[in-house]
Amino acid sequence: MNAPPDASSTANGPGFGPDLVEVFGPSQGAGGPELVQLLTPEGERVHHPEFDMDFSAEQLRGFYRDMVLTRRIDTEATALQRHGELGIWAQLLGQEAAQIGAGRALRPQDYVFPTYREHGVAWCRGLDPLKLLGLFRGVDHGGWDAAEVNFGQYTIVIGAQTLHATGYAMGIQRDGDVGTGDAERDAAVVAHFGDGASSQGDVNEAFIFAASYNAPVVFFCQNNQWAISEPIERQTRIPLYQRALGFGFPGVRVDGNDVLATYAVTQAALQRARDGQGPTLVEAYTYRMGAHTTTDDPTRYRLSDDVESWKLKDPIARVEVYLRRNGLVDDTFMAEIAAEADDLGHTLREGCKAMPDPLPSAIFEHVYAEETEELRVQREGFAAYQASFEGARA
Ligand SMILES: Cc1ncc(C[n+]2csc(CCOP(=O)(O)OP(=O)(O)O)c2C)c(N)n1
Ligand SMILES: [Mg+2]
Repeated sequence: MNAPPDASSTANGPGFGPDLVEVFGPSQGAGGPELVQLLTPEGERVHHPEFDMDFSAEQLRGFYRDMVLTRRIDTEATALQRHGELGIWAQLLGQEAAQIGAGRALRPQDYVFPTYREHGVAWCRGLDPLKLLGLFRGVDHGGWDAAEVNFGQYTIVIGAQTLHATGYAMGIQRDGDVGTGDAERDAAVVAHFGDGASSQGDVNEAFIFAASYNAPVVFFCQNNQWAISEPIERQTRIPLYQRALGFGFPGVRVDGNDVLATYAVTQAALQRARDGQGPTLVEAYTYRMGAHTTTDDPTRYRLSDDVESWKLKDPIARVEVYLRRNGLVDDTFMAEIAAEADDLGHTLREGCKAMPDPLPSAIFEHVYAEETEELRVQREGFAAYQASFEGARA
């Protein structure tokens, strides 16, 4: 069998200069010296020359609460899938800081284009998590009004939403909602995607359009090291954030398990976009602690040693250590958060099981704003077919 080349060791060959990995550094390990970090895995506050900022105690407690509750949504949904209540679930375990940091940096007028794993960002946008469960239970097609929460539908087609986001960003630019200096008007768009998606043509086309038109879009890549069973080494020869340079806009690699750094970097990128300075690529360097989805078994393709080493970088634990060490929380606060998480879990379990099955005819709803003649004929034909079964619900 022809083994694929090992990207981490392949030289460029004679006459082509040094190996790319030598020039740019490895894309693996701890994230490299370029990693922006404000809170270490040990819970120690560190500073950064470019992205440092102050956080109030209330903000820090808020981040902690958001991450704990988001993790609870995730573990409940995983358990519900195991109980047969959801068809599938895409876990975010380990990616809470990346998502809460990015989500909390948004202003109400900003607009988000998610993948299928952005449960933490959905939480920050105020979307009822039961709406997410409805999609994975298969009782609707993503039944939230994107315009109400400025959070688009989950997108399964890898990378497609980066083009939607760029188009939307060009739209708000043409509406004049960029660079006015009015903090309540100027808006930015975030396109979420993964390390695997970075290999898609759509993503690269989106980068080119965004650069050419200086679109107010932040490309937020959660590099969780895996695209299902495909490791990051198969997606890129250089750290992902460095790709941005080739397209003509800045790229930053941030510790995606550090909610403070992710917030600071995303906020700066969003502000650039709102000010009319164009796109930024943020690479949130993180790790997918769970399976790709509940249908996947990662023990088939990765070492438990890796998972164990990333456990030490847990995004929630480091904030808890910092809060406790600095006397910013007491046992009462922690007990309140734990109780709130339990309540949320209960609401999700009960709410999920109580979701009614949709009528078969619901498939025809929400396809077009106005029904076409062809669709009307199909709908009526389907209704007649349904009615041919005794006692059937149409
Ligand atoms: C266009 C397209 N190709 C392939 C797939 C199958 N697929 C689903 S998830 C996935 C991996 C995506 O990895 P990544 O972008 O790193 O995101 P992650 O799942 O790690 O969050 C693939 C290949 C798909 N959904 N769409
Ligand atoms: Mg990935």
